[in-house]
Amino acid sequence: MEELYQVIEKIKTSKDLDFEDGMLLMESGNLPLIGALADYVRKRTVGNGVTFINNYHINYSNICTSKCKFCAYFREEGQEGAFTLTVSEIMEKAEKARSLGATELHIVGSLNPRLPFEYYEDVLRSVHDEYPSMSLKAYTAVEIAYLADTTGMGVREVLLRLKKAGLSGLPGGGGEIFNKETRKKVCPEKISGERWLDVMETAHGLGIKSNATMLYGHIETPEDVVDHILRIRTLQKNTGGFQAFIPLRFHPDNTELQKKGIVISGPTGFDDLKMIAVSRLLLNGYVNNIKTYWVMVGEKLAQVALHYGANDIHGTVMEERITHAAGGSTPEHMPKERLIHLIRNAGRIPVERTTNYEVICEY
Ligand code: V47
Repeated sequence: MEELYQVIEKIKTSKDLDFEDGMLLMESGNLPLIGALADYVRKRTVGNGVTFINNYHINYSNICTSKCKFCAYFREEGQEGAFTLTVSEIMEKAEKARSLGATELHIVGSLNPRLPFEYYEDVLRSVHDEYPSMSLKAYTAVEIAYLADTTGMGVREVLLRLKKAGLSGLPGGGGEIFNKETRKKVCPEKISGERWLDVMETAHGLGIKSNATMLYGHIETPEDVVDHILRIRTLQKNTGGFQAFIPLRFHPDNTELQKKGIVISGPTGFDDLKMIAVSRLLLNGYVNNIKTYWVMVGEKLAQVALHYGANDIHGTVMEERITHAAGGSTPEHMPKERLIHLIRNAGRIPVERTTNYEVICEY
């Protein structure tokens, strides 16, 4: 408790925590205290509602040149299991999503050299024309940078064209971990952390909101975690464009990191709760929504995380490939009623939201 005294004082007076404070939190074993502090800041920032969305994930392709060491989802062209959906296959999924009441499609894929830019536009335009009220949260900052480079159009132009085709916002994927050395070891081919932040800054400047993620539980250090979250906070102070921060729990099965014996098992429940709490405390109301992603942490821990700083539990999902390729064992679909039950049973108020965190219904 004593070692956290200076941090507690700052939290009480709503002061921003600095790098050193973040390290004290990361190195403390007093998880109940850190959780209680995060819960206090959560309540002060967003109150007692816990948001979720009726959504549907669509992965359009897994053929990828990035070959990240933590990823079990990607395939090489021609390899067994490689796939790319046609626009009409995506439309079938969009129809299924609509019939299940989804208000958002979460569309992400890979860096597939065979897909022309027009494919990305067609996907959005076709879905948007047919289902104009469906929100399209599509393509990570990594995909946007790839399209900018391969077409020579630049990030701004790519984003403007996708916005015109129906893009509502960007998901937070591809953030991984920003520290240069660590990033080089886990995803050497991926854009740098600085570039990821630049793409987000450009998107925010064009009125395109986004999420932010951080992948934890592989080879990152506590310093990397604090640095990552503080860099998100710094950009957020300039743009205000991040809607949610999502710590993503690393799943090691079938990944290069596991095959090489570098990471044998994933993070513990203690790590999962600490990441949520530290994120809430360092982001201190600049990013209002801290999301616990039940697909990765499991529904029971996601429920507990609602008392450790989280105020959003993502959504119904329905189809998920990235976590499941890496050993994820949660169901792929969570009925809305079950999410409502989990939230209510944790003593909180279930709130169905839109992509942009507008309230659809309080239950
Ligand atoms: O960028 C890849 C991660 C991300 C593994 O914005 C892995 O609302 C764990 O970004 N173990 C994609 N994680 C998922 C993502 C996301 C998910 C939910 C909501 C939102 C949002 C975004 O998944 C990738 C990468 O960081 N990932 N492989 C793995 N083996």
